[in-house]
Amino acid sequence: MEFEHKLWYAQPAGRWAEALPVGNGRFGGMVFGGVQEERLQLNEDSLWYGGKKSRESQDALSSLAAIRELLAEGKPAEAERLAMLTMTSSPQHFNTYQPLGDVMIRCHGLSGEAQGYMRELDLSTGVHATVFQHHDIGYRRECFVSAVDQVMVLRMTASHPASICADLTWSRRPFEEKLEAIHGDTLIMSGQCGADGVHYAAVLHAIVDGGQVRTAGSFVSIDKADAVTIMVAAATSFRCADPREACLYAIKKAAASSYEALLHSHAEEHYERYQQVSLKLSGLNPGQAKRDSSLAAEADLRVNAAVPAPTDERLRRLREGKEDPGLLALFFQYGRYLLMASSRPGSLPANLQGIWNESFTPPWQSDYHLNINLQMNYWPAEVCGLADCHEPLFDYLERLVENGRKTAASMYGARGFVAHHASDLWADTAVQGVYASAVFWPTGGAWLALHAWEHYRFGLDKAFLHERAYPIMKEAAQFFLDFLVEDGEGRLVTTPSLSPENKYRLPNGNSGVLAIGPSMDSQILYELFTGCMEACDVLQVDKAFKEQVEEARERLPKPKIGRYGQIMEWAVDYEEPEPGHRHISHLFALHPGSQITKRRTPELADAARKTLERRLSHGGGHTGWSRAWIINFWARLEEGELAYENILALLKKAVHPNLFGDHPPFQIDANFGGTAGIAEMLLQSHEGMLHLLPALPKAWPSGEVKGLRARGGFTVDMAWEEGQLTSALIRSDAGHPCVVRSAVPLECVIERAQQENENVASTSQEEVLRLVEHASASADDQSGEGVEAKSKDSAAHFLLNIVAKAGECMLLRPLSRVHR
Ligand code: FUC
Repeated sequence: MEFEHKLWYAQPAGRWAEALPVGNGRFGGMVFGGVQEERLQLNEDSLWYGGKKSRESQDALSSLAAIRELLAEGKPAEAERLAMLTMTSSPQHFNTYQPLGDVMIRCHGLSGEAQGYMRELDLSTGVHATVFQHHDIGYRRECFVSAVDQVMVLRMTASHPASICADLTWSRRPFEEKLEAIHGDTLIMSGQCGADGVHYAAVLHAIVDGGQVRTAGSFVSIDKADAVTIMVAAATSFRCADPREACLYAIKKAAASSYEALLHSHAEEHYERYQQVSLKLSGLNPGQAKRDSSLAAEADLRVNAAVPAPTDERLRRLREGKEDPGLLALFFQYGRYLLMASSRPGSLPANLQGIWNESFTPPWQSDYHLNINLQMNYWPAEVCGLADCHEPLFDYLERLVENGRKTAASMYGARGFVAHHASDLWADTAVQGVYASAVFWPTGGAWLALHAWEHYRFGLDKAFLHERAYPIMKEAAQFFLDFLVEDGEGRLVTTPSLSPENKYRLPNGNSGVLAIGPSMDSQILYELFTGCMEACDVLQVDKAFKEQVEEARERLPKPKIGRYGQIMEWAVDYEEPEPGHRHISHLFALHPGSQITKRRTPELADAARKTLERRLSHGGGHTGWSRAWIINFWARLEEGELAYENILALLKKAVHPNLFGDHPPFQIDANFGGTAGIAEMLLQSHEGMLHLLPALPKAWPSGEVKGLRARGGFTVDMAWEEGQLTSALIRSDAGHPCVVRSAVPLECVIERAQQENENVASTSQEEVLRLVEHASASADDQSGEGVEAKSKDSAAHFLLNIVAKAGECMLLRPLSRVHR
């Protein structure tokens, strides 16, 4: 397997953020790769402390009018005090996501130095491997978490027979509960997360080739084995009535297969998803070193192959200023890998740490933050070919809708559903915590609802739109139709609300948090209402509702430019105490929204640029996710160099040795936002057209990307050289008109189905006639059989309109080389 898909290290992990993550969406772990002691730190996504609660304040609705009144009178401090008393929940906080525990493996006979050590994570197969030699014996350990078999598997082998002696146990300090050894080869751990929390179980089972396995006390002990296969299963009562039985069943089923069969089915399933997108960026890793070839042979790797330096070393060199486009491509794929490993159909959504958490008191509960973080986790899902990894978010959203209906009615007397700034395992929608500048924000659910709309826009699955996306969007919109109030100038505004986590300064020097009509709210609602209107058209439903939403949309405050030439964050052009604040919520309209674009709203785009410059000049972008968002913003402004500068800053300042994003501390959104940012530099489709290479930096003069997805049901492959597109292949799933924007004029060849009326989707490849249709991109309109071409020079860009049917491919090449 290619080294371009591997993270690798020449020493075991010394600390958690050096260990490497494996996972199947629901169940995962961090592999440390120790020689004498291997630690597998495990997590199961539904293992949270505490049970479902009804936390809404009973005093919220009766004080809503008074809070609004205080804000309208210009008394935000008084409004905040009243909100704190009447809107916060009881209990004030929900509980935390917790570790499952560790499998500790103490290996005997391995004291002293190991030679030729390496550990690697192959992103393409989802297999972690550790190899080393000890006294002329070569050892290899492979570890993965299978989505097919729902177990973690660790296989230990040695080049000499009877060389493996190891004792295994569970560890869950300080909350150790019941350990139970059965059948002489199995160790069960079980317990409950708090009096009303989920019950959990985890089962460890060892199968030896040769030698012996037995249980002793709270250990599984292996002696003189040739090889060992260790299987681990985990479950909680969140999904099944009897977690212990569920684990034993999964183990029994997996144990009926050989190790090779488990590995094969896992790797095949994983690779199938992973290979949907590939990315090659030009330039070789300058630090390429040839690794010891005997070790490479031992590790079953390519002998004598040029192998990049270890990942931590590459990171160090990058920090010293060395270019390493290959490392950036690896970081891009790592984001895809992490999403596959922490969010799969049937799992919970990826939380603040994906699924990987070693602490019983993790930062921010390792929860779901709905004021940027959870959304950012899913930015790469559609464009990076992982649309089904988006699904857990929709399952979760449907639970938010159910709970949020009650919250909307009880706290605000409104229809529809509301979710505030954070949520948990139980999809809690009440106010979370007492941090005023975050918690009194009713727009988290509306923002999330847009993800369901985006899923439709990329995949064009009408049934999904009808049955899932539209109902969620409609209830999100209904809440705001009731919640919005007139501001005295005929505009409809949110109140009480805030601009996530930021404060403003009043003329008297005091700072305020609660606000009327913060810009982000209006921008999110603009997108939501627009999405609802379009969905009504697609589905041909709810004419009256559509009109209502349209009318409300026209009355939302529009983005405005303030005293520094910036986009205003609040309805009033306040000063802010922290101009370099990490949140840049008021640029939602630039990204992920599309109310502000470079060509449609050039003045606002310019103000967005000033907003970013101002944030950055005051130290902005200092958290991982904030930096990642900035990459996406610059990409939308088609500023390739600035986007690239911020990718470098992200890798230089905000990643751990295992390339996990660093807030600090570890937070996974920076990985996902970074991956999405790189995709956004290569392809954009938010303006009703496919913009090819919109923000290509000079540092990537040539490259190739395959499999990116675009809105309208397109899959896009592109290659470029000397900074210019050399070819693109666009496959149309749905036959939507395809408008392409590029920096060079293009000609198009369509790979056409043989018969006009044939069901193209079912046409086999052999039946496809390679019919050439030229769509010369001259200034004149041209049309041929089913193909139209138009070219217009627009700010040094060229547009090409193509009509291809579902299943057809459009091959685009620069016109310049042939006809110009
Ligand atoms: C938001 C951010 C913080 C952090 C937290 C989990 O509240 O403001 O920086 O990322 O989420």
